[in-house]
Amino acid sequence: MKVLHVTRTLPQEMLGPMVLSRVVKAAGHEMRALCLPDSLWISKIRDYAPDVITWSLMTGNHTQIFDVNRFLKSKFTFFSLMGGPHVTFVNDCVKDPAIDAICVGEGEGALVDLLNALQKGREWRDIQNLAWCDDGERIHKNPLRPLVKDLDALGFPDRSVLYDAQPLYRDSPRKVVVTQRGCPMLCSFCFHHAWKSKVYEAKNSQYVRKRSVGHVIAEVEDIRSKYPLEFVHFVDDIFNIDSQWLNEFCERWPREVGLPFDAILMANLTKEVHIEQLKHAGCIYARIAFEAANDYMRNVVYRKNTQREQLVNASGWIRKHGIRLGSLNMLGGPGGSIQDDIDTVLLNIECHVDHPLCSIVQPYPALELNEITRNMGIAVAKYDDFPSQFNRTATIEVEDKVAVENLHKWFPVLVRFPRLMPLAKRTLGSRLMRRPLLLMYVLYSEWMVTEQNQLYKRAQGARWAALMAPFDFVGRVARKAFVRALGAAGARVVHRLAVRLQVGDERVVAHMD
Ligand code: B12
Ligand code: SF4
Repeated sequence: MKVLHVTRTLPQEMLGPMVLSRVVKAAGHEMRALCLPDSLWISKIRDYAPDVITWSLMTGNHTQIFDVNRFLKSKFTFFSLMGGPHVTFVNDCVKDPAIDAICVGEGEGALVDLLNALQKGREWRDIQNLAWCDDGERIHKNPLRPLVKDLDALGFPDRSVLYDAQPLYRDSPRKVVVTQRGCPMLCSFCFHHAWKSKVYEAKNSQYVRKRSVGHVIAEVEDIRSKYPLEFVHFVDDIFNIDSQWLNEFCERWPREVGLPFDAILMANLTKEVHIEQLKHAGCIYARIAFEAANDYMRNVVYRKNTQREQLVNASGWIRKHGIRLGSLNMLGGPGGSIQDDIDTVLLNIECHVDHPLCSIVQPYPALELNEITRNMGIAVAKYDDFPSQFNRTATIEVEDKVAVENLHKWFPVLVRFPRLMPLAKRTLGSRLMRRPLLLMYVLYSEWMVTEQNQLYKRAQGARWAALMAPFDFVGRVARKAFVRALGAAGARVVHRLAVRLQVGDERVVAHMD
């Protein structure tokens, strides 16, 4: 069977399709990917003639995917299978006649079983993890198979599937690696509690799984033997979840791999010895989640189970050992005030965060936070209303919405330049300031990425990296502005052409479009 995974080119390579491709190929099937936008996409699909097209959905990108899938269904014959967090939580979408089935939860077993069944002309509707709907009304949801127990047994993700489709990922010296699945924490805004308890009804001992250090190192060696690799970006939710694992990793990594890397740490699990070990191993950038300075918001609403002192200590150790400190924050929490959000800025200032990252609360479907906002009567009306980006607008009806959105744009600038606080406060309520602040935010975020790039380059031995920062920044902004301008101009041309084609078109006149 031939499988085609269609995806947008995201800012970083996606592990989901690579993991799925490994098991698909091991079972004797073929898998390719198509990264959009691609001007040849239709002819590529026609030439490959896939039996199955797969899609990964996250809330926010789901509506676009439904549209593209519907369009392809009108042109080609294929089995359309969707998986990922959005369809796992919102099974209703399978009522769309253009979707043949959705996969709830982990996809390895279900995808292989489906391909085998289709190949042999066998019934696929009883396959575990799949849900389907034939009449637009009743959803049939099959039981789930157990969670994958041994992550090592899955093999290494098949990078070729994505790298052949998108050379930008292949040629980048920075590669994404994951060493675990699951998280034992219960944060109300994160998908883990819902995936663990509502989808799988699993215990932490079944849900939280780690690859062996040897398997991770062997994968990195395998990547290095095939592709450029100078920096490893670990996407694990909590890199220091298991002290023993961390100990072995930090001892073996510098000897056997010796590449710089970054990681996310959980402050309530962090000890100074972790930071010392990570520094020794080559960690140059560590992020910790502050989320909110207000204790009630952080621990009662968000269920972060992290004391302020733990945030301050972990930050202090990271900086003390010369690792770049990143923070993850959220503004616009339900029931919070703008002063609470300003306090989050102040906590970041107190901790001297180098790279403050901030989003605006998005209570995604099935999460406890979604329920909280529903009970408060401030929830997002429909799941299709979630924005495609979590860091632009507030979706729930919070007090001072404009101020929250404006403070969000100020956030990184204020953390680095606290003296601007009085000026910032004067602009918070102003709708007119939205666009200028967005521009400032975009530019400053670009500057922080530039700084990070210099850090990566220095870690790779480039001595003059810091001097190159202004050039890197200007080049980066100029390239992006050029592409945007081109995109906008292109869109206008396309729109003009479309209008030209439509004017006088009988179907339009007859309202049959
Ligand atoms: C790395 C990451 C990213 C990366 C890469 C995204 C990617 N697709 O890999 C980037 C930075 C681009 C990103 C962006 C976003 N992300 Co993100 N991201 C993650 C993170 C931390 C890890 C993902 C990962 O690599 N997992 C490991 C792989 C192996 O697992 P997986 O992708 O889930 O795939 C497994 C199953 O889901 C399933 N599966 C997935 N796809 C398919 C398809 C088929 C056909 C089948 C059968 C099965 C299947 O099988 C796979 C193997 O078992 C997760 C949290 C997490 N721990 O998973 C959040 C997470 C997935 N992200 C999330 C969100 C919301 C986003 C954004 C939509 C936020 C936004 N609104 O801007 C954006 C949207 C990007 C876009 N426009 O499409 C949410 C999704 C929640 C939800 N309800 O949808 C998560 C769960 C975090 C959270 N808040 O709880 N993200
Ligand atoms: S600690 Fe991080 S990954 Fe774990 S549940 Fe909380 S937000 Fe999610």
